[in-house]
Amino acid sequence: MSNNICNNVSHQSGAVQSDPELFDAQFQELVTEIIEQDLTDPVLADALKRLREVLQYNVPGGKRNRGLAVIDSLRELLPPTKLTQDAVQRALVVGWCIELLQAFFLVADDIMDSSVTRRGQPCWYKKEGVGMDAINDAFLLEGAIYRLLRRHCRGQPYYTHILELFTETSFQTELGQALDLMTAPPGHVDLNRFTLERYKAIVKYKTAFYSFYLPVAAAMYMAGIDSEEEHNKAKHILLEMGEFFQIQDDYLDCFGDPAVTGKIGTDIQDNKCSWLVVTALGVMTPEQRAVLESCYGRHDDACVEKVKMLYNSLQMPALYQQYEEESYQRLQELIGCHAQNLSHAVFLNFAKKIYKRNK
Ligand code: GPP
Ligand code: MG
Ligand code: MG
Ligand code: MG
Repeated sequence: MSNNICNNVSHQSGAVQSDPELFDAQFQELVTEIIEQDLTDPVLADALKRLREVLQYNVPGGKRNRGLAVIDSLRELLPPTKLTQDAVQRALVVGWCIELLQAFFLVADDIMDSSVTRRGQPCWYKKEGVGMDAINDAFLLEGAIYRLLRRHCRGQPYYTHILELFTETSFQTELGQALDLMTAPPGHVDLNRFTLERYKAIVKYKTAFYSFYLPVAAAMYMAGIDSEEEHNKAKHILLEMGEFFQIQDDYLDCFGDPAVTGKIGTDIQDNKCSWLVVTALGVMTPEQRAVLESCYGRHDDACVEKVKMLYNSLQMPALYQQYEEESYQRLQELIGCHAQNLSHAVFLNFAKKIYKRNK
């Protein structure tokens, strides 16, 4: 790691760089490290060139909420005197490991969901000459996580905790993705499958663990907090936030602006158990249900439009806004009762970034 990013104070101007600036600057260093320093066998040159492209295309360019949450949380959990430059650097590396995990999931998820765009550019598998080779690229992104963790955190007392956290969280996410996929079989629309109970199980596993519990739990381990009780309290609040976050994602899939979200929605065509379909089913007439039955889960623009018109006539945007308000109130209460020893700011920082988002 070069000195200019090890020291918080740098820059020609002498200005102190913020965590997001340090985080962004560190990415190129990590790419170089993965590609040039770690694997030196010359016969791997072509594969490493490919890995560099995969990393550059798929890892930066997102909102970085998950990655930055590690350093944000660590700053709340440790007194400034205990937060050395090295500890900050390691928190940024662990943050990039979460962004790598996210890239690994998204490259694979876009194939499974037949998506077209991601972060305002074509999905990686849609690129000329990539196609299903993207499956292996997803594995490479996952592999990079463990190489970085080993290089940067191996000597730390929390190393085993962090490793187990990443492997356990990956497994939970893969189980959630399995539930998501089996509840949306292509060509087999069965509205009875779309229950709130099933919905909650899918989103807890496919999204909430890796997007919310993982970054805060990683910071907790880095701060030396490893009691199961403390972790369970944090998990309780963070999984609730994760559920809300995926409900927003489902809402934006249909009602978001692709120019802002960077992705074109596919949930209606893909027969997904989305918050919109689950909630709409609870408020519709049998006639409307028959329309939904005949139009949902079809790759046909006219059918998709009919489903969207149905959602509009059921006032789904208003129902969503009402849900967002209620969810925010509930979360504040949860933080009040469960956060206890943990700084409330750990949760409030995260909540501030996601409520009322449009991307
Ligand atoms: C979000 O679902 C969930 C994931 C990206 C996890 C994928 C997990 C794997 C094991 C591959 P989504 O499909 O609604 O996300 P998006 O709307 O961003 O495509
Ligand atoms: Mg998807
Ligand atoms: Mg998906
Ligand atoms: Mg989605």
